[in-house]
Amino acid sequence: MNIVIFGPPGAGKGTQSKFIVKKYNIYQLSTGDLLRNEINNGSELGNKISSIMNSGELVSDEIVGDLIEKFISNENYKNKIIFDGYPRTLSQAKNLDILLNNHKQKLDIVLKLNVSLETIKKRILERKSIEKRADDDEKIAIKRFETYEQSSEPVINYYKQSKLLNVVNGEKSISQISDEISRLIDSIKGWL
Ligand code: B4P
Repeated sequence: MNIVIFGPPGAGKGTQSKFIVKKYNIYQLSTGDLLRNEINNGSELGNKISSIMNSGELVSDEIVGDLIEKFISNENYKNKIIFDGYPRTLSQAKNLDILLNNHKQKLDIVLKLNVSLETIKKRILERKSIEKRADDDEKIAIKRFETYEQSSEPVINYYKQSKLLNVVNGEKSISQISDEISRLIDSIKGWL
């Protein structure tokens, strides 16, 4: 079972991925986390990534593609991955299909979390007081949401065409959303 969880930054992808990982015994591949790790390493690449993330823009497809290939090619994770925050652009979606195909895998379901900008601003301000993430700032949140709106439509259409897309109301409580996601995953026949 390979899953994509899709939605704007702050939609709750990381929160729900952690739930799915525990319940279904699979592995989370968060491109946001991988990029933040790279920043924390203080490398030259990390510094470059940091300035892009703090501007609310997307990091280049090449950088993110290299990070995810390492994960997909690892036999330990074969058919047990939740892609959290990847793909974000149509070219990333196509690249994901190519990489999975090269490693004899495929996607089983795409979960799209729908959340308004107002809700995201509220959540990010709350998270800022707990986690102190550098990109948790209202202005950056608005820019990130706009970037998402601009790049997400082709990705959504791509997954609509392949009949993998499932839209989830991300405005509900964390446990209500987890219940809905469980129902959708359990409805995929033949993967257990
Ligand atoms: P992300 O890593 O995706 O952003 P995030 O803010 O961590 O989003 P997430 O949806 O995981 O939110 P969370 O569960 O924490 O992206 C950050 C940046 O990385 C991007 O702007 C981009 O620059 C870069 N990037 C990442 N992937 C990339 C790619 N593929 N290509 C290029 N660039 C890329 O939830 C947010 C908060 O809300 C938490 O505090 C949580 O507790 C709370 N919350 C969650 N669900 C809730 C609910 N239902 N009710 C109330 N609160 C809730």
